Amino acid sequence: MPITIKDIEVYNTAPEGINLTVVKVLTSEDGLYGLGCATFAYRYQAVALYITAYLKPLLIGRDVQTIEENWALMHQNAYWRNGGVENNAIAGIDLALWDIKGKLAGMPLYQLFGGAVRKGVPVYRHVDGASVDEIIDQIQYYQSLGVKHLRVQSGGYCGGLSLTAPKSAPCGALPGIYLNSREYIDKTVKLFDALRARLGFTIDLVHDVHERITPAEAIELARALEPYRLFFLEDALPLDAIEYFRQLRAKTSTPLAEGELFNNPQEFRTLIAERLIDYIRVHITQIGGITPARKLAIFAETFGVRTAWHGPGDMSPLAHAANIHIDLAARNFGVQEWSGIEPPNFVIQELKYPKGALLEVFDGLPEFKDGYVYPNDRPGLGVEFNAAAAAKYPCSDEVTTWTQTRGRDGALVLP
Ligand code: GCO
Ligand code: MG
Repeated sequence: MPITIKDIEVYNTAPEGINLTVVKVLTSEDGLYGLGCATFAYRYQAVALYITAYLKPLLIGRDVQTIEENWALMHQNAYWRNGGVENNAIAGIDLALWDIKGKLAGMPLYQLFGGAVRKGVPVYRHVDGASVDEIIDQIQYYQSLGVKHLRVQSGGYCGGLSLTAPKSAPCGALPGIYLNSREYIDKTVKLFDALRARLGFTIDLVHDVHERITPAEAIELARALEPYRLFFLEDALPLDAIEYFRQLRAKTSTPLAEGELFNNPQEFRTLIAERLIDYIRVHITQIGGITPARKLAIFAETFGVRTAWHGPGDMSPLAHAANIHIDLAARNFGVQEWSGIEPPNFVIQELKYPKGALLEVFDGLPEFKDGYVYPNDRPGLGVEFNAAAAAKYPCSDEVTTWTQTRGRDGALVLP
């Protein structure tokens, strides 16, 4: 008699002021349930509705163990496929079913994935400052914690922070995050020149372009950064311009990472098969969960392309745990982004709620220690969720503004 899906619950919570979505799959076996992450911070209500209105009626009564069947069922059920809301919703259930699989096997997920090839997962942390000195202080702070890879930005992405039109914009230009790619490129090259002069080359540095410059500018920046030997340059081009990767790859030795915005493993296929990138930057819930992500990682391994899973603040500890379990068992692991989900929070900026709120809601987070992250050895994802505590931290419905990015003339550009 198969164990079946009895109910599916969705919880939205923001213990650190960032909207998170947790899915709980209850089964016909008393006490057996799975937890998953369906976080799409800017559309959390739509994801919750997608799960309760469509995926729940589809899945109730089905076998919890047939993960592949259930994933395909969800993926093709609405005929049109691969949207952000849908994929994050599917991922929430997919991670929960893998959590259940681990609990039934009595093993942490990395064991089910073939066992660990490393004892701890090397991670990179974020630094961002207005000056070289400020940035070096942060780098040295993280180096004191044992971190060996750091993402360096200066003023967010492409220097875009303020929501007001600069004087140089046309009169009547609308408010938004105004970008000046020319200034950004010049400032970024000077920043890495200064950092390497002061720090040398033993620390691995990455930089995130966040898709905000033109292909010609991306080639210019990647080439200009070659002397500073980045570990990788991230999202130099948007998904909409990935054909340019052939030119970019041909013209620079700077290692390239791409993909947090990709919705479908097929979007990575050419980049991997033609070795046009060095790292896949998959956002595990955006492409639909552990099931597609692991297949993509194994596909990338045959081409020598390595993983650098996306690990931002707008992802719950359940998805971070999924990243870590896959990382532990991956031969083509590159590096893991770690946004500082664990209080006491090492990230530099202050948080909306008291530190520790995250630990009140989630228990069993993968542990950051001496530059590495370690999962616990509980079965499944290994993370527990406290719904009562979660209810204390409601999500925000503010209109998203940081994605209202504009070029110098005030026209919207991709964020
Ligand atoms: C990264 C990403 C994030 C995204 C964020 C969007 O490399 O970590 O670019 O910082 O901007 O996840 O909500
Ligand atoms: Mg990024």
